Amino acid sequence: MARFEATQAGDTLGSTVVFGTFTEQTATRMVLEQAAPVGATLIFTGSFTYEDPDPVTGPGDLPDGFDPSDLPEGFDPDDFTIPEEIQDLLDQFEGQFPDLGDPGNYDVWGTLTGIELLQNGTSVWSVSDIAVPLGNDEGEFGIIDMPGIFNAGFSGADRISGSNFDDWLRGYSGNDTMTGSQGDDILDGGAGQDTARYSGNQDSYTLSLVPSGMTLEDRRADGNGADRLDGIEFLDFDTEAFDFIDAEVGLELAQFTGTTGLSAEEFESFIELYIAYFNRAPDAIGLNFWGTAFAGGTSLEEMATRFTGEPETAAAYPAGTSNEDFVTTVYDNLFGREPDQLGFDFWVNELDSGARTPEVFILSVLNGAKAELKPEEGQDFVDQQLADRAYLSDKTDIGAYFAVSLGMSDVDNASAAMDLFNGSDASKDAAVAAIDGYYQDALDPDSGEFLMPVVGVLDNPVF
Ligand SMILES: [Ca+2]
Ligand SMILES: [Ca+2]
Ligand SMILES: [Ca+2]
Repeated sequence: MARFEATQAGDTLGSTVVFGTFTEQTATRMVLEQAAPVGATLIFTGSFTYEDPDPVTGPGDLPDGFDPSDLPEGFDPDDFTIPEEIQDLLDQFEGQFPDLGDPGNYDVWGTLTGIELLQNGTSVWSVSDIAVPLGNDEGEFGIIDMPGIFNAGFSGADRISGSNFDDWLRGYSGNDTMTGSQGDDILDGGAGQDTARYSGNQDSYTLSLVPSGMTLEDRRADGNGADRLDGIEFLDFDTEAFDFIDAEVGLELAQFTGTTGLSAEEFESFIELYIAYFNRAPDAIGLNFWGTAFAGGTSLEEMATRFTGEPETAAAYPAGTSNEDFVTTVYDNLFGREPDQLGFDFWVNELDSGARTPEVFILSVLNGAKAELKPEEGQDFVDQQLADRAYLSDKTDIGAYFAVSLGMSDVDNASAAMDLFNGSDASKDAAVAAIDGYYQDALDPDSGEFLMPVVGVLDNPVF
């Protein structure tokens, strides 16, 4: 397990080729001074040998105009430590005689085990426990192939730790554990199943899902900042907010993040299921879970079937609930009215006989409300259809505001807010005001709740 540890703000340099001059090259250490304006010092540790790929063997190898007698007695051109005055002499022949004079032109062999970056003498970050073989393809070693070194050094399961400043951390391949700590970081897990670790309680955090990615914000003033997460598969908090999360593994993001690819219409169809079954706003965690399942290929019919099997459904419709009560309740939930006699008789009969399932009933009623208006059925019929649509649309807006825009997951609040709505504008305002109040409480960094809003998929309902 390789380790990357930042102590000051800094890019890992993992995507950058570094230029500089070696000021020290020994069997265990190489020191490279980066050119201005970077002004950084890189210390490489490991076991190194050096080789001139094209050693000078005699005067015949020397460029025109160079007098070998200028070299001091006993000077070995294969020796990479060259006195300054000789270097100056050789520099005059730059381009003609590249292998002799510049220590940087010696190929480096061996194994790189650690790197430290210093800025003005202060350690910025360090790499330890890597084992990167260096070969003659390093070429001119005054140019460091940092992408190659980081890719090789961090290809396994690594521990990547940020500073308390704004960092850009990369895990590369392998299943990495990354800790951004304080500051607004970019955590790029790369390939593999990577875990971002966060101190404190999950309830202090807001995970915003946007089509282009996601951010995790610690709402505590002295907390872990707001980090962008790329290629991160798990979030592991000191204390998880939900029973279903395996404390060892953390929150598996792939189960919740698929909703950013859905259309507004698809999103709304799930919110309608919560209204039909439970007469409440969705909880953000559940909505994103089911929406992600849908994005992964689960049909609306399958989702409705699974809703039927949920414990919450069993609680809302306990054993012994008649189909008359079930049909009446669903109509009330969706449209705030009793079913018309014809529809009521039809559906109770279908459900009693087992010809249709509860989920088929619910989806049919929802589809009926959205179907094209039927003037041939008379004005009363059209008026009812329009009224049903308006009623359901208001409830869907309330549900979306609660779970999608604000990302709340408290089921009791989701029920209480929806209960306030009775079809009137005043009742809708009351529901929105209640939600705003819940949100103020939920934002509290210490006593609030884990928030998971989805940004940029549904228009924010304007209330
Ligand atoms: Ca890695
Ligand atoms: Ca951070
Ligand atoms: Ca990854």
